[in-house]
Order: sequence, then C-alpha cells, then structure tokens
Amino acid sequence: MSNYLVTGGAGFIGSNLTELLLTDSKNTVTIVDDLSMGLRENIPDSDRVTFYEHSITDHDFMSRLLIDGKFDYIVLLAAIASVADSVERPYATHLVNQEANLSMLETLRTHQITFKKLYFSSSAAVYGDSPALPKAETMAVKPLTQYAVDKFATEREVLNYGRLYNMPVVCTRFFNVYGPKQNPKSPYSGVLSIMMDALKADKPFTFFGDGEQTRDFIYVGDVVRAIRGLLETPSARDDVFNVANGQQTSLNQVAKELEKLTGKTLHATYQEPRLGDIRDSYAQVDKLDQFDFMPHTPLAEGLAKYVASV
Ligand code: UD2
Repeated sequence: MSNYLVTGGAGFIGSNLTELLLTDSKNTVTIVDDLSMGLRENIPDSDRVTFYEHSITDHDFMSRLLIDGKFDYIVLLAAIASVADSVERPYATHLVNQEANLSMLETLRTHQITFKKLYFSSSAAVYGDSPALPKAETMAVKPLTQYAVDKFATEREVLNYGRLYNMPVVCTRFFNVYGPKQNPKSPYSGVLSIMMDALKADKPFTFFGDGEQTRDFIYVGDVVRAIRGLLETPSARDDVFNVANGQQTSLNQVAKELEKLTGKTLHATYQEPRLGDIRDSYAQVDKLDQFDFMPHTPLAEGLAKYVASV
C-alpha cells in the first residue's frame, strides 16, 4: 500500500496518473489542485482519493499537508503549463512553477520528513531554440522564457535538495504530451487538444506559423507509466530524464493524420508564430529507455486512441 500526493492531480497528466495509481487497489491518492486548468470531473470518483481545491502557493496549507500526510510518494505536477501563458504572466508563473515547489522542498528539509521518492516534472522548454537535434539531457540548456527558467531552476533545486540533504528525487523533461483529458478550452492548451476540438466542432483552427514547426508528441498513457516507473524504481534517482517518443513530427503531418482518423477537414487559418515559441523539437530517449517500463505508443495508434476517447 502506498500513499501518493499528486499536485495538479485534476489536470491532464495528473488525472491520468491518478487513474493509473488507483489500479493498484491498495494505493491512496491525495490531490491538490486549484482548478485553474484542471477540471473537477477529471478526478476519479473513489474513496481512495482525497481532493483539496487549493493552490500550491499557499505555503502554510502545503506545509501542514506535507507534515501530516505521511506520503510515500510526492508528485509535483501542478504548474502554469504553457510557455505562451508564461510570456503573458511571468511573475505569476514564477510563483507557481518555482517558488511554491521550493517552499515544499524547504518544508521537507526543515521538518526532516521522510518519503520514498519525490518527482518533479520539468520541460523540454529548458533546451530553448538551439538548432542541435535531437535534444539530449547532456546538452547545454537555453531557457528563453519565464516558463523555461522556472522549470530549469526547480529541476536543479529538486536535484540539489536530493544531493545535499539526501532526499530520493527524480525529474523528467516532458516533450509534447497528448491524449484523453487534455483541456482544449484555453488558448494555451496543448495544440493537439485544440486541433481535435476544432475538428469535432467544425470550428476554425489557427496555425501560429506555417504548420511546418515540429514537435515530439508522446501519448499520455506512456507518460504516466514512465512517471510510475521512475517513482517505484529505487535506482532511478538524483537524475533527469527526457520523456518523449523520440520522433519529430510537423503540425501539418499531425493535422493530416487527425483528418484521416476523424474523416473531417480542418478549417485552417494562419497567423504569425507566437512569442517565445521554438521552431523544432525532438528528443533523444535512450536514457529513459534503459528501463523497461517506458512504452512508446506510435503516433498513429495514440492519435486513434485519443480520437476514440473524445
Ligand atoms: C509544450 C508544452 C509546454 C512545454 C513545451 C516544451 C503544452 C500545452 N505545452 O509547449 O508545457 O513543456 O512544450 O517545449 O503541451 N500552436 C498552433 N495553434 C494553436 C496552438 C498551438 O499553431 O492553436 C502551435 C504553437 O505555436 C507551437 C506548437 O503548436 O508551435 C505547439 O504548441 P503547444 O502550446 O501545444 O506546445 P509547446 O511546444 O509550445
């Protein structure tokens, strides 16, 4: 039996992870989410889930929870999850994406709270727009937005707390995650959820740029299996891992695939690229592939599952 804390557990990745964790009938999950992007209906209806509608920026609340909660695993997924949003709201992003997480680490340290593993989700955004591809964990970083700066800083703080204060920690850098439960309603939502929503409702879709920008799209089911694997593997600690499919796909390619799967035509319009956007991104995934818990759902298969779920 394990007791998990999942910040951001009502969000896209957090709720998929919670569902996976609950498949072990002995696990319990405590969720903290302010529902700024997450949705109440994403939270599984189970007496093994405790939900606090709360911001992680409330230091006193989070400290009390960490002290009283006796968590085996601490999963830090709560975030302002969009690069473009962080360009609009740099300081608000900083308070959530870095400061709140640092404050939790400080509570764990000063109260000498013990746990099996703490996990933090960093981002491919830390690599910035350097032309070298694929992105490997050993490459120099170039964080170009507040989002990227905060993700990199927190990743380092987590690893430093691990090393300096002997805490078992692990981090990942997500590339572009897609799949069921991604909220399409915000202009800052993941591009595939917005595209899917547009196709479904016959609404126009805007490409920021010519659609030839590339991303490494990974199915959310693969992502949550990677997180669980990293949490439960004691040797996976004090390190950061790319989480991606290892394939470079353009938005235009993905749009074609979705049109094929839905039998609909995308009503596309074009605008200038967004401020802070990078052009190309894809990952080297060998480091995570050394573990056998890392599945790689092919894009066509993942998209088909996604289409079937909406
Ligand atoms: C993703 C992650 C972000 C971070 C980053 C790392 C999401 C939502 N964000 O940002 O958290 O980890 O990767 O590099 O997964 N686009 C359009 N039309 C739209 C929306 C987006 O053309 O309506 C374009 C956008 O300009 C960009 C691409 O699609 O070129 C991907 O955008 P995104 O917001 O889905 O993800 P990204 O890569 O900015």
